[in-house]
Amino acid sequence: MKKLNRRSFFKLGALGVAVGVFKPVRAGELLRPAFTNDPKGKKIVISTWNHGMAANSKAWEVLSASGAAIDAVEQGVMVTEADVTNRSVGIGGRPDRDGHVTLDACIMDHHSKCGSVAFLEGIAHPISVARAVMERTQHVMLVGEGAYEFAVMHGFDKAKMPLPEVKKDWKEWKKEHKDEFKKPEINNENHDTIGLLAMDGNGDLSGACTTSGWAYKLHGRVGDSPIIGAGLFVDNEVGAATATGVGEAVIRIAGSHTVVELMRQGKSPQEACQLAVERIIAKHDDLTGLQVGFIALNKKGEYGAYSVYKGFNFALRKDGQEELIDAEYDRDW
Ligand code: SD4
Repeated sequence: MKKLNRRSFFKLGALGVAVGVFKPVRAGELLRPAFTNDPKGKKIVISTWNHGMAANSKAWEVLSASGAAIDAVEQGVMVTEADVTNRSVGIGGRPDRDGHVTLDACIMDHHSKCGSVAFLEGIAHPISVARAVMERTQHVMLVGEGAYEFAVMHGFDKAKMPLPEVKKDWKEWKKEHKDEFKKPEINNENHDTIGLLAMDGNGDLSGACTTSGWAYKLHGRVGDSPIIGAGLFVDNEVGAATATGVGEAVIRIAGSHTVVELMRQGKSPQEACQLAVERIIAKHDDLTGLQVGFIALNKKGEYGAYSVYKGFNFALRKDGQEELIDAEYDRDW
């Protein structure tokens, strides 16, 4: 079949409307992204919390060598996963209430391909396993033992967790929390997932998100971080978003997807993050300790962030700029 060029396509479209073959603009078409500029050369990386600074440096190194966003996001968050001083991501992470460090991670690229692992134990780099799920299987998500077996089969490094000092802290915690069904406390120190978003030199977007989750959670609990649409979402036509904080609240509003859809409707990344946070606030009667933060990046290379409570920050890296920025927020603690 002869390929249609843009002009003949439109001519045909007009003819179609005239003879009643094609319907005029459908409602959904009004929701197309409000921006169409060429983002070439707008390399940028943003990521959650101050551990994002080191992760961004690695991601930036990849982008600067003309690497793809998907490689940048994976290699960026691997820095955080390998940091033994980090208590909320990777091998230094805190365990659940039974002493198991269970890791959650996901990754998504500019073709809307995605991979995820949840409730994964004993593997050093869950983000790379998530990428392998994306690239080497027909699935999106593997969990628990199956994810572990897949990781081992594909040669991913094992790691012993929790680290001895982390185990010591957990034992102390356990002494004071004997009641089996007591709700684990939420505070602003044990929710430090890394979510990292990048745009490469082609203007393509990818994102990665990885965490050991809510410290001392119930055994078996999975948060938002490995759930595509909750902890992370990328739509290369529009933008990308990722979340940190109390995962249950993020899942309830399909948080990162919500942020991206708001951008699709023309909101700036900043407005989109704020609206998503406001939706979370509206859906919860009790906001005690309920910190959630979003960061977002659009195709123009514009970024934004917003959190329920004061104290959330994010790391930015772009040409000539490397900075830790305090996010705007709804309320003080
Ligand atoms: C979770 N959202 O498991 C993760 C934890 C987190 O910053 O974000 N920490 O709910």
